[in-house]
Amino acid sequence: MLKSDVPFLYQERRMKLLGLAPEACFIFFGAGEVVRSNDTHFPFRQDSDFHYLTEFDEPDAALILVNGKSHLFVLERDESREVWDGERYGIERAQSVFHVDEVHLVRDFAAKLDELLIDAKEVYYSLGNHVDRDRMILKSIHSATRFQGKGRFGHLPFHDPFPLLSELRTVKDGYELSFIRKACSASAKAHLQLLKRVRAGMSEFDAFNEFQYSVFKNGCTELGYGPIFASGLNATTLHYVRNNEMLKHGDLFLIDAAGEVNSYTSDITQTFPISSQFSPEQKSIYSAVLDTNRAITRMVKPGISYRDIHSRSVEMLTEHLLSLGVLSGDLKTQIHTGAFRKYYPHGVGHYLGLDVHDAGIYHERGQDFLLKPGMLLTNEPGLYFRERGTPYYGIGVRIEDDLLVTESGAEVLTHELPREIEDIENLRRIVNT
Ligand SMILES: [Mn+2]
Repeated sequence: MLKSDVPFLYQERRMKLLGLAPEACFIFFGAGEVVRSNDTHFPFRQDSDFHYLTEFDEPDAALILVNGKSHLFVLERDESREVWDGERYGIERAQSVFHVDEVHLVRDFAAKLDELLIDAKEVYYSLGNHVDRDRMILKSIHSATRFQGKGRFGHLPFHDPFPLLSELRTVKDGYELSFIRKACSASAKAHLQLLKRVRAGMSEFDAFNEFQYSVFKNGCTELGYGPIFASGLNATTLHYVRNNEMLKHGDLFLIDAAGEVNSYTSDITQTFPISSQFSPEQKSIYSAVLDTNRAITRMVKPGISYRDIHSRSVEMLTEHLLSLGVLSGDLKTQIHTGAFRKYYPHGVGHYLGLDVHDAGIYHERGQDFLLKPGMLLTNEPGLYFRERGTPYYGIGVRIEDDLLVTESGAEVLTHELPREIEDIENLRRIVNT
């Protein structure tokens, strides 16, 4: 179904971006359609920057921002194609639905760009994604250089739009948060459903099917990323994606999966025993990870950096590894030598939004980027034991929540999923009786 109207705030976002470089010309391309051999079409997913700036969801579109105006380029209406691919907006409807200043046809892009570049003093375009487009843009810049009589000064300065867009995309507005909250709630509910239903004798894939069914039923329209359904030793493979083994009594089940709403995704991991209880070893590791996850949630607030929270997670998990006897020696040395990395090889989290690893800057020229209200990040400490010889062999635990930075702290958007051992074991006992 075509949209009838998108909020005016997309035009405000475009003008805000242009406001960061008012004499620039910004050029963006939307995603193309994915068609593989034998005319097989895959679901279309818009490029995230393009979605952020337009919410226009047809393939092969382009956007130019220059001189205080937005120009959207769309495919021509074509009945014979629309029979196959669905109705297109066309020029008139695109203009009124997406609140852009001008709409042109994609086939006029190169000519229009030549014209629009004449007054620009610099260009923002992300090179390296598409050779033919890169060549077309560089050709336009070359001819604009000659038109403007700038030959003796050289080409128009050329920049990557990533830093400016990242700055805008990391802080979420209320409209974005409405989708993010829905995605987080639906995904947490689907996780809870698994906690209440999964049992030995089912396969990882059965659990995946149940998850997908309930996350869609709860309002998500896509999965946000390739999900991980890893039981037993599989949980120690960080990007395990086969998801095809049988679930066995005594093992833990690590599930990293979430859905998205209007292209905004959640990102959740839970770990629970397939039987009704954690073993003592599983319990020790789970407690260490949960303790760290809770501490990070309490710590997140405006003014601290990602490095601060990651360092704190390293410190806490190393302390736990020392008291469990996995590591020995003193805390400072163990942190300094990086001994923890064998058991905690990833970061404590990442920005979240239109992409599961969302656009955003962590540090800039050696300076840490500080958290601000409206930023969204994951909190996902974990411990993994792949090597035989410890009582923890085969255990992999990760606990991942989604945090919204508020004025004074953090809100856990995934709070509907129980995390305490007692709550988990109570639910698991019901399944296993
Ligand atoms: Mn994550």
